[in-house]
Formats: sequence, structure tokens, C-alpha cells
Amino acid sequence: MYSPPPGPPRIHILGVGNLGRLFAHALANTPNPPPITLILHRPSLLSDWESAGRSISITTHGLTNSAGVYDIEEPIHSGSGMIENLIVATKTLHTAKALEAVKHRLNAQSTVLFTQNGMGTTEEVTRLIFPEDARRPNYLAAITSHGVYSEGPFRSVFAGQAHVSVGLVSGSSAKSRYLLDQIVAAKLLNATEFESRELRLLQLEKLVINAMINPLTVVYNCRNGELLKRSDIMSVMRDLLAEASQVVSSLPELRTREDGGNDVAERFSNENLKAKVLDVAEKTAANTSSMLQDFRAGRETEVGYINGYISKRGKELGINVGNNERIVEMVQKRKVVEDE
Ligand code: KPL
Repeated sequence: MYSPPPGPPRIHILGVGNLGRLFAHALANTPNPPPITLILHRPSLLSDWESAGRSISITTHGLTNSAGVYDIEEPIHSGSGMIENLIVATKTLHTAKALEAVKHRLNAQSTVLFTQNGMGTTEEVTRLIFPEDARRPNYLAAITSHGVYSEGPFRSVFAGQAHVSVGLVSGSSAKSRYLLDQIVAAKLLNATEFESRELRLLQLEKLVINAMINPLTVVYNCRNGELLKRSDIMSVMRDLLAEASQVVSSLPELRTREDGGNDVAERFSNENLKAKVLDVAEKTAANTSSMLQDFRAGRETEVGYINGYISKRGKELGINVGNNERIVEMVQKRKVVEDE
């Protein structure tokens, strides 16, 4: 029988891109920081870590802070021992593969916090990595709206300070309490805890916002704010939004409350979603969306977990999702609308 080492429980972080760095730095700079281990999932990250002076630097308002104590494990396969708390900050597309390498160190006593964009990652991980109920860790999810960009390995700029919504997705809230409390105590994250259903609704709102803004910035090759200025783009958005609104308000898992989930139809109405999308596009007008950044860098995008998720759920429900299917194809086949 495994017994955890004495002292406060350790938090492991898998994925040391911008989000992983921000979470690690925020947790390491609380008055009583937990022990933190960064899992370096590529061997080359070890030399990056050495050249970064074995620290994470976060720059906020021009001031750089490199405080924080971290242990490291590398490469991923050499680690051993149970992992009690794991924050997975890898890209959506790489999450299942990254977890595959540490799955033997996780069990039903462990808690995994997912930070990915889009939807469907936890279902994919369950299907591919933890199909057996008895071994499945407790799942938490975080929705992050902070703006962070990289200045090099282990160095990030915390540019747009916003917030984190966090909560239980499945499993035991008692076993996940420690990690939840640590996230909420990490002031820099500005995190609020939500109960599972509300967290799901917030995830779906974010999904629709990303499904409207991100692929359109790719096919029209523009910043978020440009979308609002062009009537041709707004008309494509209107068609995408009508499908997304119908799909999300019909999801059977949201209709489990005594009132039949009537709040969902209102919250995900066309008008309410449109207002949210336009508000975010306006507030982030100068941003290059994460999908356009991936696209320009030649990386695979997360469109399959965003509009692809809407399409998949729509088809299951017999809803016409032709516009969302088309936009997924355009982004994946790299068909963009050329400037006149
Ligand atoms: O989350 C975003 C993203 O780029 O992924 C938005 C809100 C669209 C801001 O750019």
C-alpha cells in the first residue's frame, strides 16, 4: 500500500508552456507554497531549464520575478512514485499522449487538473488512458482567461490579467480539495471555485466564444477586432452561432435538473451568446487569437476540440452543423480567404 511522503502534498506540473509556467509561479509564490515538481516531458527541456538559471521568470507590468522553488523530473519516463496532484498544462492535442507516459503513477486517490482549451479532452483521456472506473483519478478543470506570452524557455510575460474559473469535473470533491484550495490561494491566478454544473456552463460559453472568434481570425487572417468591422465575416459568424446555440442548448447532460435545465435555453440563446462573443472580440480587439498563432507557426490547431466538438455533439443530436463542419475543414486543410 502506497503511503505519501510526510509534509504537505506535492503538486506535479506537466507542460511548461505559458500556462504551466504561470500556474507553477503562482503556486510557488504563496505564503505557504506547496512542494512543486515540474515534469520536463522532452529531454531538450533540461538544457533549457539549465540555461534559464533553473528558474521560471514571469514579467508583470515590466517587473520580472524569478522567485520560487521547483524540483524537476526528466525525461518523463524516468519519474517514479505516485502522483497525488497533477496540473496538466499541455496543449489540447498533446494531452492524452502526455498523460499516457505518467498514467502508471496515477490512481483513484490522485487529482488531475486540466487547463486545456476547447471541450472533449477529459472524455478522450478517460477513453484512451483511464477506461477503468476503479483507477480513474479525480478530474478538475480550469478555464483561464489570462493573457500570457512567451519570451523564451521558462520566461513569460503576464500581459492581460484576468481570471481563472476552477472546479470539480468528476470524482471526489474531498480528494480534490487540497489542489483546489492551493489554486484559489495562489493570488496571482485570481481563481474562483465553481460547482460542477456551473463550471460546465462556463466552459461551454468559452467554447462558443472561441468557436466564433478563433477560426474566423484564421480564415480571414486578421486580429480579433477586425472581425467586427466586416459585414461578410459577421454574416458567417451569424450562421456558425445559430448552430452552436442550438447544439449547446440541446445538450442532454445539462437538462438533468428538476426544472429541466430551463436556464440553459436562456443562457445559450442566440442573442445572449452573440453579446458575449462581441464583447470578448471588442475587449481583445488587438489580440492575435491562439488559433491564428498556431496556424501561422505551422502547428496543428485546436479547431477539432472547438468547432469540431460542436459538430460532433450536433450530429449526435441530429442538428445541422454544416457551417461548423465546413470551418473545421477550412482550418484543417489550411484554406484561407485571400485578401482582395
Ligand atoms: O481565448 C482566446 C484565444 O485566442 O484563444 C480569445 C478569447 C479569442 C482571445 O484571443
